[in-house]
Amino acid sequence: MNDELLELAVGLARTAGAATVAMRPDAIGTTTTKSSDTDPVTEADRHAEQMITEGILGVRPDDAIVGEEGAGIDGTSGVSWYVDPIDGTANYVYGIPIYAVSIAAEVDGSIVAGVVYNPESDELFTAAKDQGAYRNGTAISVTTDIALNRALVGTGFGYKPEDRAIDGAVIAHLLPQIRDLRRLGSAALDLCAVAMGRFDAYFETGLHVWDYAAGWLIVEEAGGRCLGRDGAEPSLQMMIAAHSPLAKDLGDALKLAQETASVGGRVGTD
Ligand code: LIP
Repeated sequence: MNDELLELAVGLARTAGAATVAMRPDAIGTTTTKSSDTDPVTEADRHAEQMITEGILGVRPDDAIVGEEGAGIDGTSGVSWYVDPIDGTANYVYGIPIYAVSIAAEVDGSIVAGVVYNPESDELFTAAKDQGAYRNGTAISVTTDIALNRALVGTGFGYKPEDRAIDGAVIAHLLPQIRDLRRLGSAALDLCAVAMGRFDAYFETGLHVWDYAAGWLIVEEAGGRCLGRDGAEPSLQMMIAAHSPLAKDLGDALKLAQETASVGGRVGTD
């Protein structure tokens, strides 16, 4: 069943990805905003989510679907889909070729299939539960034995000024403790960068499940670990991804950075 769900997700990700590329730049003229004046959404986001939703229901009419652009369909099959039609919309609007379609399938509460597809680079990241993680069909794995002070760490920031102030204060305390920081602008591709060793670690606060569900499975099938705050599961409060020892060390450093920055830790409000 997991293979069938993955195959469906791959086909829809490729189709929706091609459509978002084709719709640019006309779609740019339809840009509006959501949670803040800097949180864009375009007609391409909405169109891609509709394509994916219709594609799933056309094959699996009893599944549930949660999408970033409003898809909220209850199901009775026990299978739920988490869809981010364009993760990295700001990059899409600016013509930066770093954005992805992210689709994950969850069965009885466990993510079992995940796809992250960058249509600009034609990079297809896939994973099915207990079957490994792949980039364009080639197995990928996280880096290991990397100490925090040698780690290249990805991150991202929220859209609201008050959240960004907290994010910046935490970064100020963390930056001297790591090799360096990268900010790609797509959580799904940040997680895939960890899965294939382009990043040693990644963290972000304020992500929604559609941002990280597929990337979470891809990281863990690539030998990594995804954590939330205080070692809990990832959530709006925190997503940390790395090889397990580094994920724990980064989590400890972030907790201290939040305390040192005298912030209670952003709980995520996007
Ligand atoms: C984006 C994330 C990114 C985060 C942005 C935004 P969107 O998702 O992928 O990591 O830093 O604030 O949430 O809104 O482009 O789907």
